[in-house]
Amino acid sequence: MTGRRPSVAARAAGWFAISAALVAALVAAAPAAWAKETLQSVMKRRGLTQQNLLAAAKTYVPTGGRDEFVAFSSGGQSGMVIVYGIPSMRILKYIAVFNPEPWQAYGFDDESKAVLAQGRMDGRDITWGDTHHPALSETNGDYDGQYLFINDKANPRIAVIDLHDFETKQIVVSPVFQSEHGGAFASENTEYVMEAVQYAAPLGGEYAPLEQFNEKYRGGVTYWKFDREAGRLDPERSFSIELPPYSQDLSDFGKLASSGWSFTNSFCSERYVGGIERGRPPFEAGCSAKDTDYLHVINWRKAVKVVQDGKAVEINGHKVIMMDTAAKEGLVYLIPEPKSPHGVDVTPDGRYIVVSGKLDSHTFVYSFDKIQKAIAAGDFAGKDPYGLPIIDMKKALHTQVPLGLGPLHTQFDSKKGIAYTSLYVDSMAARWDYVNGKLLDRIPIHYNIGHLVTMHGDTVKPRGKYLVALNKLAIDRFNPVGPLHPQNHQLIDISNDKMALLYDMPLPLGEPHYVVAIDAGLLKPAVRYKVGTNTRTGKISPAKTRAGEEKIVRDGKQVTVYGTLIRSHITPEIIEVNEGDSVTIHLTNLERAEDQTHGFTISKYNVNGSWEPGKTASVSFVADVPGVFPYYCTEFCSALHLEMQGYLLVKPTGYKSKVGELMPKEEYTQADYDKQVKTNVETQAVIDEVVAFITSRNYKDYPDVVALVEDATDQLGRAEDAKAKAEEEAAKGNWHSATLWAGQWWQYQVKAADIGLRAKTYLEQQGARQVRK
Ligand code: RUQ
Ligand code: CUA
Repeated sequence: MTGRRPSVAARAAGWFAISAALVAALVAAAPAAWAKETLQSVMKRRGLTQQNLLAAAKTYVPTGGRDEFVAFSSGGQSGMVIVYGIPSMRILKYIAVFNPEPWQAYGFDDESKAVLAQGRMDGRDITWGDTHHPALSETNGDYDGQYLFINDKANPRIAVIDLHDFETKQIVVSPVFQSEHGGAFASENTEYVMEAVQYAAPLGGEYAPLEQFNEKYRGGVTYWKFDREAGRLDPERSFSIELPPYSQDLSDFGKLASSGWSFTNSFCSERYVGGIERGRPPFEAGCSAKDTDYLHVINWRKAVKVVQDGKAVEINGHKVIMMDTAAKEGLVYLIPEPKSPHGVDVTPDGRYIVVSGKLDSHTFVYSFDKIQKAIAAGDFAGKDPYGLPIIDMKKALHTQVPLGLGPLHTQFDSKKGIAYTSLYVDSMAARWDYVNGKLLDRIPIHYNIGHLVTMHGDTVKPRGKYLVALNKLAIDRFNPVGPLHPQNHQLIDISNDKMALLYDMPLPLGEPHYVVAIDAGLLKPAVRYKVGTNTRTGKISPAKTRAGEEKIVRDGKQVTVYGTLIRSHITPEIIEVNEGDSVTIHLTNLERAEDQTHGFTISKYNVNGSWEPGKTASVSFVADVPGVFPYYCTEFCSALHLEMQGYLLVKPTGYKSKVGELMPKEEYTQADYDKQVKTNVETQAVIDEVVAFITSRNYKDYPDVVALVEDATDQLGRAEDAKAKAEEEAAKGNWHSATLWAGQWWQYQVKAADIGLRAKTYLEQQGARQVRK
């Protein structure tokens, strides 16, 4: 062995020896003074009550355990979606949607840049979003665990996330609105995803002075057609309905009894335009002058027909049903609703529509049946200034319930007729009976609750059990971290007569508005991709590269690299280009093992990416700065992760290489080779022992272990190949090359041993049975 550079094998062996010694030392030094604590003594030491312990027992998920529900929360100004488990409230993932996110390489690799580029507006990159309302795809009115949709309130857009891999696949830009809020909501079978305007503006982005507000400014609602087969929204088959400039707010689709209809509330039917700086009363006064606003009741299924019949106009290439058509065809009806409402929620059976006015202490329950009767009888109280029929509130109302101050949003229980409504001003959540109009229970919230969520709480089949309060202020609930406080999601047990607070979870990413929570068993995400998948399109990438097919192709000034990633090397390990070349590096992660992600970055070139098993993704840049730029894998993927490296060499224009600039030569000898082979034989003995243990147990009963065994077998197969190469070189007396191949052989053995040991530990912990062979 040369003295210059110990072989990787020798270094790794050293590392194992050190860690083993460390463990031995720690065990030996464990002082007897560390007495066992009892539950009682821990309670005393930490000042915990019986109540606290009960809450802990209801939320604690033991190590390795899973949560019962998975929640998808909007991430507010972060432009992301936050995924967490219920009841543990452990954060599982942030899904990047409207903004670049380096870990997932979203907005860094070419494939995801293409998704973000779909969200460009007026020729501009929009690198953030104000995500408000996630919606899960539904089948027969219940979540099916396939897709998630989320809106961007600031820049009217909707994104599609595929729950097959929890990645954002599509962003669509509203062709007609300047802002939005009432999205995303999915219809019973996800035929359409809804998006409603928030702040009125001329449709299509034209200019009009505020003096022409009533004539030129418009609200509206868009029905985005969802193509489930393709997993994408289809702009060609989508349409909007023009609405009055009433600040449409939130929406909900009808279901079961109200199937085919949708509901959208509004909050500034005064059509006030503000202007405090011009001596006029401010927006907040002008927009809350009247006692009521309007609930928009829309027959969307009929609207689809109206569009098919060619009765829509085109604005920016998008079909819009104008208000006069909507009135004539009987598509839109208005019903007065309590002052400044926020949100509208359809009951699980679809028979009632719940609306709360922030400035009215009553929550209103409308009867869909009564609404239909009024429409059928042509029984209207009049028309609004745009010719839309108004249904008399009393004739549509089922009941009115005083729940408390500042009622906002409503969710439903698995128990029939039971709802939960947030009380923003009171800082409480109310449990009530919407059929009989009775308040049942209230619980204080810390502080100023906005939305709330129950499990499957907006579907035809709510699951009850838990409620999460999404609070606007945290104030004193957590360790202070400066003037910008985390958000606070509070978990509440709703399975008993009295609601009980279980847990406070700080969320430090942005202000979540709405959450949807699904039975975890309905989610079936993949653990790996088919080799060569462009994950953003779901198709096999033309740049897919298999082991042995790696190459660097030059075409004029374009250099294209087809490379691979696998523990623990990047192929190619050297990329040489000329100053000014355009470089695209396509990489494929060849791993089949669970969680074996590799990263890739090139120093100083702002190049970064992430490759989950099977993924093909690409990074492109112009090599405009000459020099030496190391690249490496950014995920600690194996004991030899640090060695997962390479060099980008950018030769300066006009550079002439001189004699002697050859690669330094290593000179391994036969002694080095023999030593490595001895190590390998010993390692094989360890592997054989582990294999013997695993196969002596009923490991096939554990799918996780079966997957580990597959992975280990794969690694051992590679070891076989490397061993053959080593022996071939040794037979020729090429001791240097033979030693390197023997080192590679050992690396595969170590990886197999590592996986095998994980499987063994798993079986031991699960108390796997002995089986006769
Ligand atoms: S909204 S609470 Cu989009 Cu209710 Cu914020
Ligand atoms: Cu791959 Cu570190």
